[in-house]
Amino acid sequence: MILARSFRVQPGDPARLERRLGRPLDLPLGAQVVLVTGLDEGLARTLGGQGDAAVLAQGQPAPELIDRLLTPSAPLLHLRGDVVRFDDRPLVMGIVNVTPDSFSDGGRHDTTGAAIAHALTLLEEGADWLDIGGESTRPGAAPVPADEECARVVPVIEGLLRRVPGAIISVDTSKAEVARRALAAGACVVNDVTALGDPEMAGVIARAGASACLMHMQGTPRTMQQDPRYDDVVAEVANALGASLERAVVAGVDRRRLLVDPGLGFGKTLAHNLELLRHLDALRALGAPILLGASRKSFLGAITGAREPSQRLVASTATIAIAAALRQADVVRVHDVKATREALAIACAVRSA
Ligand code: PMM
Repeated sequence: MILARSFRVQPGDPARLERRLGRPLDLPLGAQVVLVTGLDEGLARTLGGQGDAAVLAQGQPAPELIDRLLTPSAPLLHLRGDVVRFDDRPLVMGIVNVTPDSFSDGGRHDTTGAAIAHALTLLEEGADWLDIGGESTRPGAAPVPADEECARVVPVIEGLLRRVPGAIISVDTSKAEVARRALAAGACVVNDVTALGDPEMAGVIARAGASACLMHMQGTPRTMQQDPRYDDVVAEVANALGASLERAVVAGVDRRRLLVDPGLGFGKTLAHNLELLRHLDALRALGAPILLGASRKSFLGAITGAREPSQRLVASTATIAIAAALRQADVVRVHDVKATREALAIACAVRSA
C-alpha cells in the first residue's frame, strides 16, 4: 500500500528522515513535506528517496502535490491525513459487528470487551481497517434506536483506539447522529449502506472532514429481498451511486474522501449480484475507489449450497480474489481476514506478474 503522509517539519524530523533516506536533506523547520512510503525501489529512487520511501517537495498543498506526482492508474482515497493508492493490493476491511443479530456473526462480539478482542485479532491477521457496526442490516432486520446503536459502537471505538491509537476505523451506520458520535470518538470513515438516506448525514461527514463509503441498496433491509427488480442493474446502480456522490459533494464532502459500493445482496437477486460482479468496471467511471462486500453473503451459498454463513469462506475468498485479480475492488469488507489476505496475495501476484 502506498501511503503519503503530509506534515510540517518539527525538530527531530530532519535527522529521522535523513536516516531513513540515507542522504542529507534540506528540510527547514516548519516546511510542509510529504513522506511517501510503500514505493517500489525504482520509483523511490526517481523521487530522490531510498528503499520504499521518498520525501517530496514543499510549498504546495500536499494532497494536490501527491495527486500530480503519482499520476494514478487506480483511484486515490484521502483517509485522515493520508492519501492511499490501491496499486499494490486492495485494503482489507475487517468486520466487527457489535450486534446480537447480524446474519453471520450476530451475538458473537456483542459486548464491548468481546468486540475489541475480535478487532485486535483481525488487526493481527492483517486487517488494514476495521468496520464497526451496531445495527444489523440482514434482510428483515428491524432498526435500532440511535442511543442503543451508539452504546454498542462508541465504547468499542474508544477502547480500540486506546489500545491501537493509529487504527483506521469506519462506523457502519445509516444514522447521522450515530455517525457524528462515532467520528467524535475517533472513527474516520462513515460506511453508510443507505448512501446518505439520512438527510443530516452528508453534513455530518462534511463538518468532520471524514471519509465515507456510499453503498447502493434498493429498498430497506426490512423489505429489500422481497422482489428486487431492475431493467439494467449495472447502469441503475452506477447512476444511483453517481447521484449519491454528487449529493455528498454538494453538501461539502471532499470528493477524494468518497468510496462507492454496489451493495451485493442489498435488494438484489443472485442474477443481479453476478451481473454486478461481472461488470464492476462500469463503476470505475465514477472515479471513486470501489469497496466490495461479498463476505459470507447468501448469494454465495445459493451457488455452492453452503447454508451456514460460516461455511462460505472458500466462496467468499474466491469472489474477492477474482475481483482483485481484475483490479475491480480497492477495499474488501470481510469477516475472514487471514484467508482474505492469502487469497489477495495470490490474486495480486498474478495480476502484477
Ligand atoms: N454488508 C453488510 C453490512 N454493511 N457495508 C458495505 N459498505 N458493504 C456491504 O456489502 C455491507 C456493509 C452486511 O454484512 P454483515 O451483516 O456481515 O456486516
